[in-house]
Amino acid sequence: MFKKILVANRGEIALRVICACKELGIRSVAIYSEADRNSLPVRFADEAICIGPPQLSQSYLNIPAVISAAEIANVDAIHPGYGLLAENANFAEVAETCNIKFIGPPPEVTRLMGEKEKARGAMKRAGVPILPGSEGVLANEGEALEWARTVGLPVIIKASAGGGGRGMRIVRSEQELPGLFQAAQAEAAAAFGNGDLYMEKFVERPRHIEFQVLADQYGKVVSLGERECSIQRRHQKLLEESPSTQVTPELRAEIGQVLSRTLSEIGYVNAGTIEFLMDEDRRLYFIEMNTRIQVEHPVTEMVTDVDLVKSQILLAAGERMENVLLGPVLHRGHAIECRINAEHPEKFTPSAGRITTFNPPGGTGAKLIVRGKDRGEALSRMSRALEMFIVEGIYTTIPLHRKILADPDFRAGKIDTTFIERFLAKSREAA
Ligand code: MV4
Repeated sequence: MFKKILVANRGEIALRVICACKELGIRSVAIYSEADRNSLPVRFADEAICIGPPQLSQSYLNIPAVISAAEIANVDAIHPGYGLLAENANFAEVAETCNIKFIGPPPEVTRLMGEKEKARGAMKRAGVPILPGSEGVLANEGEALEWARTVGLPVIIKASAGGGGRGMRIVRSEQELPGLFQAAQAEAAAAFGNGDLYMEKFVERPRHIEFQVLADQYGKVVSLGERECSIQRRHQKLLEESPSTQVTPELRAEIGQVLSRTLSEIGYVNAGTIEFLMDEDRRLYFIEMNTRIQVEHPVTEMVTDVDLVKSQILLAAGERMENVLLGPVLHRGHAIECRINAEHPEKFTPSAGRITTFNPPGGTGAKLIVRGKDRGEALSRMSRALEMFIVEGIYTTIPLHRKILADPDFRAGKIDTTFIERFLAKSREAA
């Protein structure tokens, strides 16, 4: 087992990893920028090393600075958390060259999943359902038009190096295709240094449903079920829950099996999330895979009683799945997470100021997570907790979450990825 782990992140995920280290009896090392000197990860880690000034590019994203800290502290492993360097295959490669275990999948697999059009091809070959679309990168507008005719409009053009919604264009008519193709290519080239594009059939009002997996180094991959993440605004998730009201035990088992086999073939290791869109016929289609722990992982932890971060550490240290999970994965009850942001609840503008009162209702910081024996109990518990979550002195999204929880469609599970925009329009009319 590892003796010491460097936590290559900040904020709540850094603290989450430190908690896992403490529970496993592993020493933790925090790295911090000058802006985070007085943060909780620095306070609770066994050691802390300042790696640079406040700018991310000069601190948490500075690979030589992070690796130097790991060398100085003499750690066995690095946990990257989420965001920052978590899905940077070069960082993982440098760490392993220095004989430091990267707590995540092998760099080749991270690289494959980072190229969305390649990931799509790999999933298709293995038998995971994907949407009709192009094969390989689109060479030019002409080829894009050919595929659009094959697939049928509307289609969506996506950046291969993209993800999280950047560099996407919805095409509803043939006339607008060349312009949208050009715009997407330019945007992708500017944002990712790679203008490669691919195309999919566009699903109207989809649900976003993702599956959590864990994989050991010996080819054993286990699915821990789904999270329903349709309540998003501008690709920022606001609320997540598990199970999804739309996923039956049979569908959960079917997708779980196909993912286990596929990811084992691909050589996936550690924790990962496979994103699907669900159409109106309740069919799931793979869209992309995230090769990291995610913000919303506690929702899965609550219904499965599996500590995902401790599992990541054990699996990276070479433990076998049966020694990590200690039995079959069960799904009990229902969990919901509301992300509480320091933002105006309608305008979504950042809200800075001195917090004069802060009462999280028996929980941690900015993510409010509850579970109940079923969705009804989880909803009542979340409403109660939001009522008792008091933050004074700044705006937060707490009032927004209270209104979502009271919405009849939300309560009935009638949600998709366009819910929030429609909900906000409705609230503005009422006001
Ligand atoms: C789509 C789609 C409809 N059809 N792909 C947005 C983020 C990226 N991960 C994929 N996204 C979408 N891909 C097809 N073929 C609609 C979206 C989408 C979306 C997906 C999940 C959650 C919120 C969303 C909001 C707008 C669009």
